[in-house]
Amino acid sequence: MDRKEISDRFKEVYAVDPDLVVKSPGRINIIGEHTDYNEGFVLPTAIDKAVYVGLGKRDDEEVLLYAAGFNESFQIDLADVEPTDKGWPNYILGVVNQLKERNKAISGFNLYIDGDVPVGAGLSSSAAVECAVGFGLNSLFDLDLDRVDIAKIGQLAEHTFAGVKCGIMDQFASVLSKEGYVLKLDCRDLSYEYVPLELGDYELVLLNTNVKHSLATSAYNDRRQSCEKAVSLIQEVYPQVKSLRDATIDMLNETVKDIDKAAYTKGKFVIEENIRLQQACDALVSGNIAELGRQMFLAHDALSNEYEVSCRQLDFLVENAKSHPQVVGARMMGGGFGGCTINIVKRGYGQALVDALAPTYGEVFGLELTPIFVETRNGSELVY
Ligand code: GAF
Repeated sequence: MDRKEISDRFKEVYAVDPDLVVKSPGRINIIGEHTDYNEGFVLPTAIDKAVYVGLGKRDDEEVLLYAAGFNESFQIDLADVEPTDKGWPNYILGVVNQLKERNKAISGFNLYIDGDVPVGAGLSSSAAVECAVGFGLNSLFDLDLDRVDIAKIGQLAEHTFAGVKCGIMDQFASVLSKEGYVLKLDCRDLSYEYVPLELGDYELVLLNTNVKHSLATSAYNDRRQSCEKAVSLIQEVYPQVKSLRDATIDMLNETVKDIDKAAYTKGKFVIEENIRLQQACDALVSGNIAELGRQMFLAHDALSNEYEVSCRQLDFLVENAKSHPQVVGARMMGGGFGGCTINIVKRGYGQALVDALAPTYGEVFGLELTPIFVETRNGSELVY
């Protein structure tokens, strides 16, 4: 997929050239799940799979959308923008609504959207859409938003129009990543540093379970509520604790353990996941890939048994990867309940891993196991 393809297809749909074409990538995350909405740390980066958006100004107040992936169009007056039952337009309209809420001066526009971020694979295709739209409209209408503003707008679009109370990781990675690096992001104050993603003799391979769970949204919001409950119980004794980021296991044992089991296990996971992330990041910086991998295996166990966001297919892939001599680390990635595992594999052995796991995976689950080989990329950019 490239700029010419998008601009040609835009012209087929709208009979004029687009004013601009932008792309925003999907993301991976090395470690640090469900920490972002607890003001903790994450370690994501953008990949070579992206959402492309062509945009052109109109002379009226109409918003015309065309999604190539669904072969569907949608039209609405700018003044009437609200969530729709149709699904996909919400990720675009949610961004438009945020711009309106900020009193940003926009008029009607034509939009064409396509991309190659697999949907439901845990690579954040939705954040890539939100960021492509935010980045594109910012350029089209000279809105003077910076990249952090665009990430925040994307996150709020997801909260308000898609109903997922997500953290900021995915949108931040989509707009601010740098090729060759992972972003170590502090989700409390949004300060960040770029850490070189140098894996030596190893490479990253994603294994797509091809499981898409419809319960993911409500379960995600439930987990967030359990974390908030844990914080409110801790605050009864330790009012200085503003989020799980500030809490310790001792505080949790003292104030939550005997009161609320869900809040306890979810809180414990988040506190320990932040510690694992720091250790994994230190290991990456010092080139200790075996230790990085070990932290990933530990993270998976906790995501599965404590945070309870895994599924049988993800557990199967991680368990079996453990006994594969060329794999040093593996875990489920993203929100959970399906999608991909991320694996650190001896360079050149990715396909061998897939070949080893796919037949039994197919027999047990009746599903195909699809490898996704990824490279890192920069965040959102104008391509036309
Ligand atoms: C999803 C959310 F969108 C992110 O904000 C993050 O919480 C992630 O799940 C889990 O780490 O991708």
